[in-house]
Amino acid sequence: MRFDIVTIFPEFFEVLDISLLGKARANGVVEYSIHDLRDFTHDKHRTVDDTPYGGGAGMVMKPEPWGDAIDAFATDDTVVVVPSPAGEPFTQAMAREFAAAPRLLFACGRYEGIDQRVVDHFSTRMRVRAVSLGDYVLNGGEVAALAIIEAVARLVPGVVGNPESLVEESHEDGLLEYPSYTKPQEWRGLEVPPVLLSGNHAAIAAWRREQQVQRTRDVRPDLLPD
Ligand code: 6GU
Repeated sequence: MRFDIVTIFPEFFEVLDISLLGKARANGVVEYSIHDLRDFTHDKHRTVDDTPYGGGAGMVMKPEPWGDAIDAFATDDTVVVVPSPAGEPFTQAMAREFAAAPRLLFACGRYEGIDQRVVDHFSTRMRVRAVSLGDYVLNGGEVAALAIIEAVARLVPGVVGNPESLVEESHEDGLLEYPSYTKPQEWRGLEVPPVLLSGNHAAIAAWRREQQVQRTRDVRPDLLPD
């Protein structure tokens, strides 16, 4: 799977060489290509932004560099992901959808966002998704893109060593994950729940399920069906 990333801060993406994602890149399981938006400007100052029509605070990213950059790296089968606090909430289901695409292109905006015509234009030619990480504001799309890339890349076969570890995770079955314990059996006066030491696999599975439901009811009731 191929990831193209367009940004005015290519250095943000150096972390893609670390840990599992770095290993996957070295093994050729995933491919990342980072592009500087300013390489698609044509003026001496390499300008990427301008004042908003209609007035208001902040600057808006100009459409021309984005148009040329996306033309250069996107094909018909690319999904263009535009991280934005005004986007649809990013979910595990969306991560699975993106992981099934052959290529993703991340358009990382700064300032007050990208001229709306960029999304409107490319939406007629390919899949374009404005995606938000949650109800809070980041300075730009770079950190959000990294989070989305990590969530997607770990679903690509061969990135996570043991595929079974993908199954029993929070959100995969619509519930939060159960609590986990390891040795020692007692730590600072706290015991591991006895059922986990019982060797009774059915009882352990039932306890874990209960814990998932209880935890989800406590901290994320919105995830439970009515
Ligand atoms: Cl995807 N982008 C920005 N700039 N802020 C955010 C976000 C995205 N998701 C939450 N806040």
